[in-house]
Amino acid sequence: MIRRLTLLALCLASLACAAAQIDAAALDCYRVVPLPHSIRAGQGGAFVLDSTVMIRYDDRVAGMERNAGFLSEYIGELLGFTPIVRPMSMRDFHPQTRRHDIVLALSDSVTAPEGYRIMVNDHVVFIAGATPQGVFYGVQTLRKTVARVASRPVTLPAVVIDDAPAYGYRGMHLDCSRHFFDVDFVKKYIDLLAMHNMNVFHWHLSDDQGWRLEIKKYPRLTQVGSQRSGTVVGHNVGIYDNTPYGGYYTQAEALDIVDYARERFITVIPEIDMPGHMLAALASYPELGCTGGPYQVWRSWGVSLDVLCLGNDRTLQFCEDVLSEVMEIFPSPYIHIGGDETPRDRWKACPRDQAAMARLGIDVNHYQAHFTTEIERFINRHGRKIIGWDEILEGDINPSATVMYWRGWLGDEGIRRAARSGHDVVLVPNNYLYFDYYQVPETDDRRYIYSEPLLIGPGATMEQIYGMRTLADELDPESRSHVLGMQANIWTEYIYCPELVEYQALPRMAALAEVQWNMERNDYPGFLSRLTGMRHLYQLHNYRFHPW
Ligand code: TNX
Repeated sequence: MIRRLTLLALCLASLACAAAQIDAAALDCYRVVPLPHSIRAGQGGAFVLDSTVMIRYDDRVAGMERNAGFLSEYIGELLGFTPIVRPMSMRDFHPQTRRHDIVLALSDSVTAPEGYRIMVNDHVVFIAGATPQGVFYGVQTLRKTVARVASRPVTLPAVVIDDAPAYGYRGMHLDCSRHFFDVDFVKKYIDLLAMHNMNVFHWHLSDDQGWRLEIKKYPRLTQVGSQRSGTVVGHNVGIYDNTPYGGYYTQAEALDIVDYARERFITVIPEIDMPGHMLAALASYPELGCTGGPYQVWRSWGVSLDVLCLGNDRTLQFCEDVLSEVMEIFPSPYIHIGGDETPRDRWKACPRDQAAMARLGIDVNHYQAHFTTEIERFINRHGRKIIGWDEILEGDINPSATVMYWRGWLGDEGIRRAARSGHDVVLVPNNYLYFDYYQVPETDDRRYIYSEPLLIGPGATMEQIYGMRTLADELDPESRSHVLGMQANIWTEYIYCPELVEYQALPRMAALAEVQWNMERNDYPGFLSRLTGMRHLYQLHNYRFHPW
């Protein structure tokens, strides 16, 4: 049970009220990305962050020692010295005590579960949260502040910062099927999420072009399904590179990723896309398809007509077995079951599916929804919830399913429809948040693409993302409460190496972080000037980024 520091909160509150006369410009270093909600001048002098500083943490709180370790590491990377980390008994702590510490603790003065307060005066930097996760975001803000200060030693003006995110779901997705990214890179990607205060990593683990997760009960999924004999060149031009391509994560590796993410307060939501985008599984177990195959792990991009045969009893068994192992590995409250782009052609021609539909008394337009509901029941029985792409709304499914709204071309109406349907919604509109698309402005003659790597199509610039409408202020309160947050997707048909993932993500991820953290955004030039600190961090950690 986490104990709160009420006495401490009172002391902090009194300190916070007595604001000193500090020039607002001096506080500019605290204007990081995403922008904290409130930055006020504090009382006392500036804190000099030099190598005599110690980081102390409340030793009664799980996760706090790790937070302190992260902060020490960040300071080491930025300033070349790593402050000593020590536990401290909060009973002895008083913010007026003269020492030279950074202190991490919980405090009642912060109420939002992911919120934090930073107080700086000449002898202490105090980072308090309602939870260790809130403290983690405070640590990120301090890290990004240090990255913005050019002078040495770094001098931090007295301040009180109060901050908390607007949305509880702040995600990034990575497609590891079309191209495979090794464990080290997945961790580097997770580091990037942490740097942007994001808390969900949506891991796309299966698709037509490769099955990427070891499933003990179905070994052929990785023996066969994780390999393809080649990859199409360009935009599906029908020429293949004939170079075998493959890779997968063992369950031990996946567990390691879950752990790595958890330490950074990031939930990994695994996706097993069904009943479409399943060619890799069909190539491994052809009996799960309508025609019985033979099938090939796909070498092209697009939407395959071959999908799971739902009239075959073994199919539901297969999906449940796979999901059982998935739920063993991933503690996430949500399991993503895909559900996008599932043509009905094969079902219309399949005697087993015809018989199943007749038995159920439904037509083909409600067939996928029936399957989704079965899967949802199974997942709910295990105490978890499903997320699916917005196609799952076609047909009647339970409002308990969370919808990932991606079809941006449905426009505002699409978001409204999703939010009003009673389902929780995560916004991932492709016209803004598909980071596999171009990030340069589109021109009539498509010349914009020549300066960029080959990608799937026109997308959104950083400025467009910064100004993106989320309808948060337009939806009625009931519908608004269903919008959990936002996420950007990186599909990897054309994004064949880690450097390109980074280049597509950065710096647009910074604009997304602003959208996820702040309801109001109205100062793009200000955002750009704050972004210099992020450039510094991207360079320090050797991330590639699109120039800005
Ligand atoms: C649509 S978004 C897809 C993916 C592709 C992506 C390319 C979604 C649910 N399905 O399978 O990779 O477009 O941008």
